[in-house]
Formats: sequence, C-alpha cells, structure tokens
Amino acid sequence: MFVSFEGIEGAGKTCALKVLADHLQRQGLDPLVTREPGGTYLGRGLRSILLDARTRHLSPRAELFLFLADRAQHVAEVIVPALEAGQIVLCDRYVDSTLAYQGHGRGIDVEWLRTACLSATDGLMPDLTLLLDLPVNCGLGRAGQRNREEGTVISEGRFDAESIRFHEQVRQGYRILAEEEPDRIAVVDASQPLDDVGMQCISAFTKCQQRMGRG
Ligand code: T5A
Repeated sequence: MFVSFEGIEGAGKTCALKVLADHLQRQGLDPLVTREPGGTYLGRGLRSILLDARTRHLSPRAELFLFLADRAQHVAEVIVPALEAGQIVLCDRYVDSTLAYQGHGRGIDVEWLRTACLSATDGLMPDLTLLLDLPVNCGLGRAGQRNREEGTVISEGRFDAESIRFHEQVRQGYRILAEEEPDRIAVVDASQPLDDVGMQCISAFTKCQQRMGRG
C-alpha cells in the first residue's frame, strides 16, 4: 500500500505519519517512511534550494520542475522498489502538494499539472491520502514555533513566509481535491490533539486496507 500525508504548513503530517508507522511496527510490519521534497540524495539537494528563504526570484514554473524532478527520482529510486518488495510506503507529501501549492496557490492550471505529475511518476498514485485539515493560523503558528525551536526559520522557511492569502488558497485547494476524490482522500481534523489525529489516521488506513482486501 502507498499512503501519502498532505496538508498546509504545520498541519502535523510528520507527527501523524510517525503515529501510523509506530502502529504498523507494533503489528510486525516494516513500513518505509519517506518524504518530498528530499527522499533521495538528489532530492535533499533540491529541498535545500526549494525551502531556503534565501532562494529568491524562483519562477513558479522553475519551482514546479524542481519539485517534479525530486518526485521522478523519488518514485524510481525509493517508492517503486519498496512497493515491489511488498513494503507499505508512508510518504510525507506527494502529488497533491503540487496540485494544491503550485496549482491552487501559485495559479498554474491544475489539469495541466495533473498531466505533468503523472508524467513524472509514470502514473503512480497513492492508494490512500490522509489530508490533515486545520485553520491556516493554527498551522502556521505550529510550524513557526517548531522552526524557531529547531533553528530552521531561514533554511526551511520559504513557504512559511508566503502570505496568509496564499496559504488559504492552498487549504481551499486541498479541500477541493478531497471533494473530487473522496475514495482516495480521507480528511482528518488536524486541529485535535495528536492522539486523536493519530486515531483518525489509523482508522482511515484500516478502512482502506479492508477495501483493498488486505485487512
Ligand atoms: N511543496 C512540497 C510544494 O509546494 N509542492 C510540492 O510538490 C511539494 C512536495 C515542504 C514545502 O514544500 C511545499 C510545501 C511545503 O511548504 P516541508 O518542510 O517538507 O516543506 O513541510 P513539512 O515537513 O511537511 O512540514 P510542515 O511545516 O508542513 O509541518 P508538518 O509535518 O505538517 O507538521 P509537524 O508534524 O512537523 O508538526 C508541526 C508542529 O506542530 C506540533 C508538532 O509537535 C510540531 O511542533 N503538532 C501538534 N501540536 C498540537 N496538536 C497536534 N495535533 C499536533 N501535531 C503536530
């Protein structure tokens, strides 16, 4: 199974992913945990360019193609080999990030983006996407505090510094994507305490497993 985690800045994707990974490990499974951008050696280089607040004047299309290059390499080098080996793959961000941020956020045509993403991934889409939804001010507050604590305000802060309007468009974009694909995208109320968010993720995962006949 291929599961992606999506949401605005500070939604709690990384924390929720860890809760699900721990749950699977307790069941004796060995999920592969990975992320975009930055799931490969190439991707880590691209990540440092894409997220650094000092990266200025990056055109929306240049930004897009860097994310797609990261994804193409990630799919070929990490995700497909793990799926072929029978592992569950848990991925922090994937195609829906591009549709929400570069599409709904930056204004690039979403249908054109879908085609570009399918080309980069050779058609690979997640079986389940967990969309962690919460108000923008709540997410940005959490992300800001985490970045200050970890000293990553500059090195990882380029998107956090975007306008509130941009983040609202991204959140709205994600909600549209979830309405369009309710079978794949499960919306999780990420404003709740982490234990509750984790339970919602485990429940959606279990339902998907049962639907796929693997429960
Ligand atoms: N991007 C990415 C694109 O524009 N296009 C693309 O195609 C792709 C792939 C990636 C950036 O790139 C953009 C989107 C992003 O802007 P990133 O740093 O990888 O940036 O983003 P993430 O690592 O996903 O980090 P986020 O900032 O979005 O945070 P998370 O992972 O959603 O949140 P997390 O788990 O780190 O939690 C944040 C803080 O909140 C606390 C945690 O302890 C932490 O301090 N927290 C909670 N607090 C209270 N209640 C809860 N339920 C909590 N859950 C977490």
